[in-house]
This record gives sequence, C-alpha cells and structure tokens, in this order.
Amino acid sequence: MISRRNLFARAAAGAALGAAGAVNASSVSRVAMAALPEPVLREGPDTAPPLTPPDGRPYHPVVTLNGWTLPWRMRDGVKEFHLVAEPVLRELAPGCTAHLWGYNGQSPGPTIEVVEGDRVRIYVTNKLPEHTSVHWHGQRLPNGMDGVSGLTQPAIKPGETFVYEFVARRPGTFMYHPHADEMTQMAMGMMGFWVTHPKTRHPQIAEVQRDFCFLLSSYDIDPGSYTPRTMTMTDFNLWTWNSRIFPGIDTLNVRQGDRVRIRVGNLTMTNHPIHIHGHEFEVTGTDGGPVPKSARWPEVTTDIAVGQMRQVEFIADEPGDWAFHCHKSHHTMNAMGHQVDTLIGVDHRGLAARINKVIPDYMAMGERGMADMSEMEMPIPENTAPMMAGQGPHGSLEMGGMFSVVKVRKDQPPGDYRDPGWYAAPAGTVARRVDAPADAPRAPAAPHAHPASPAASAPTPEPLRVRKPDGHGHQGH
Ligand SMILES: [Cu+2]
Repeated sequence: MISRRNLFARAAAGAALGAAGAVNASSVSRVAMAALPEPVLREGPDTAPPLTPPDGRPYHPVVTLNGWTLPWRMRDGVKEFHLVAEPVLRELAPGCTAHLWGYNGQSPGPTIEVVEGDRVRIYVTNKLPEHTSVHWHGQRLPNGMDGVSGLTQPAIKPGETFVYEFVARRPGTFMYHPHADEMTQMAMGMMGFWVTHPKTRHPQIAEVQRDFCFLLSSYDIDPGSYTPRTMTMTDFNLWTWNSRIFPGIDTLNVRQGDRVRIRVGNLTMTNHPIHIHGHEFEVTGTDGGPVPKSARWPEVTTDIAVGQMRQVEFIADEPGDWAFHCHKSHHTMNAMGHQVDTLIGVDHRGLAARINKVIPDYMAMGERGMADMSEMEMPIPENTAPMMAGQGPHGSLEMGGMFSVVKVRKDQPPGDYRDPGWYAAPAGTVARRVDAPADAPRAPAAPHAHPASPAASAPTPEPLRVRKPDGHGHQGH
C-alpha cells in the first residue's frame, strides 16, 4: 500500500534524480480510478528542489524558500490539485516549533505553479475544527470561484471537500488564503503561494535563471508555548518568511551573472521594507501583473504593504554573501518583550551582585546596548529561539526574524540551489582593525556658517512651555 508519505518520497526521489520531476498521481494505480487526486503531504521545513513539470506546458519552476511545490494530476487536460486544510506542526527554527494550521502538512501550504491558459481544478478538504474557504488572491476567475465564504460560496464545513475550477488567465505572482474567519486562520498560518508562468515569451516578463518565492507572516507565540495568540493585532513577536525565522531561513544561492527574481507576498498586519545589499533591484511585477518596463526604477528597498505582492529582479553580478532582510529593525529579532526600559548609560555596578543574592541567575543587561544578548549564554525557555542569533564566519550576526543571505558565487553550477558555504573574500577586501589610539585628539571645531538667508533673520521662537492639568480636572491652556 502506498502511504501519502511514500508517494511524496517517490516524488522527491524523482526530482532528485532529475527524472520526471515528480510522480504524477495518476501513475499510482490505487488512486488512478479515484475521483479525487490523492493529497500529497510533506514533513520538514527544508527548501525542496524546484519541481520540474512532468507534463503540461513547460516552464522554469520557482524555488519556494523553506517550502515546496504541490504535484498535480493531469486528467482530461485539466491540472488537478488537492489541498488539505489541517493543523500542522511547523518548525520555525531549530528548537522552536509551532502548532499552526496550514495545508498538506505544512504552513505555509505548498506553492501551486501553473501556466497561463491552464485549466485548473483544486479540491480542498477541510480537516480543521472549523469551517474554511480558499480565496485565490489576484486571479481573474468566475465570481463563484473567488472563495469568499458567505458571499460567493457556502463555507467548507469540517470534513467536507469542495472543488474550485478556473482557467489561469494571466501570468503573475499570486497567493491563496482562507476567506473565512480570516483573522484566526491567517494568524494560525494558513496561506500559500501561487505562480502562473507565461505560456510564451512575454514582452514584460524576462527569462530568469533563479526564481524564488516566499510569504511574509507573523506570529505571537510566548517563549515556552506553542500556539499563536490569534487575538494579537500588531504586537507580534515572531516575524517570518514562509513560517521560518532566522537562522532557520535558508539562504538564496545563485550563480554570478544570473538574473534573479524574488517574489514576496505580505499576509502580516504591517508593512515590510524588503532590502538587499550590494545590488539594485527593480519591481518587475505585482499581484496585478507585470509592471511595464517604462514604469520601473532601480532601488535597494521596496516596501510591501499588507495584502500586497512584489516581484523584484536583479543581475547578481557581485560575488559575496549579501544580507537580504526586512529593514524594520524589530523584524530582524526573535521573541522579545517590548516593555523593557532603555538602560543605555545606566550604571549597574553593584546592583547585579545584590540581586544575585535573591535571584542567582539574574544578569544585568542593556547598559552598553543590546549586543551582549547575542553573545551571552543565558538559559532560554524551552521552545523558543534566541532574540538575535545566527553565526557567520566573523561571529554572531545578531539577527533573527526576517533575515537571510543572497550567496552569489562564480562557481555555483547553473540550476544548482545548494548552499555553497560562506564567501571566501579575496585578501585585502575585508574591513579590518587599524592601530589607532582610542583618545586621539580631535580636530578643532569648524567655524559656524552665517548664511545671509531670510531664515537667518527670522524671529527666535518662544521656548516651548508645557502646562499640566491644574489638578481640578481642567486642562491648562
Ligand atoms: Cu518587516
């Protein structure tokens, strides 16, 4: 008997051997006669190799960061997929696992890859404890296939299977997520990526050598616990790419000179300015389709608002290990409290010794900044990740959350997505310490400029005075 896990193992073996890429479910005799394609499950958070299409129109597949692509069954010219909405265990990083909801064994769910013009049939089985639906974000489709429970369809009750069917009418970068009890279900990790490849050369869609995708999601999971607090609105403590936190996020490994595309969708409750080092990218597409070439400009950070998707592209022509991260500094940290006073400049000497008499493990921190946190070997609760961690070739990276590295290598073989290890910088090209006295005399202050502008003769403003309430409930004026 072929278990679901064995079926996927065979699919993975096919991909690893470079054979058909994936076992087409219709080739499995036990399910060949079944009305529904057998759902394929996946365990483990590693980045799966790209799924080379075994049939249908050819395309250059994407790589889902710490994720995978869902195999399909071709039946009467229709691509059939089977999603199972269900509770899952997701490792966010080594040592930190969450109880989430997702699809087919993982959160996020598997990426669905199709080609412009494909007729697609997606079975959705609900194994959650409550009803759900699936909205196909960004698609042009018949209204009744849009997946808004109550509006375009009845909700899918626990135990039921619904079928969606439409033609993938336009190429682009899309996603899927529930449109039923959205607040809970997205806070629990229900989402997945969708890529529709162009069927022929498209004037606004370049051919790329590397194509990555991931979704932004956030969770509020107290250290030591496993289930997200779904009522949290803004103060999340885990900022993830595909439900992974650095150092659990795989690196993006490319060959020098490759044209690289990275597709990102945001299903958190805030915006994320995604930033690359050492290169400039252009936004070449959104969930509304390709951006006309005349409307693109170079930049190194693009803000991705809630519910938006962006695909960026660049030529990876600078060898090295280039940081790639959200530019909100609190989003490159792992679980932390925010109700902590700033202690920079506060002299703790003597205090820790006195507190240690009562609390032996107490450590004073913060008077020199927070970098000590990444070095100190402080016991942390079970099932959490250090606030800022990740070891690089030169020490701690002091990063967590939404952070990874684009590794550009001259000798990375074409199509090889494996991690090449750390960059070996040529001698003399790394910032280094020089001998200099710490108390070197400073240059004399430069004389003040006296611009003869109108602003210079403007009247000096009155000093600001703050009036407090008079103590009788009346506001001062
Ligand atoms: Cu962010």
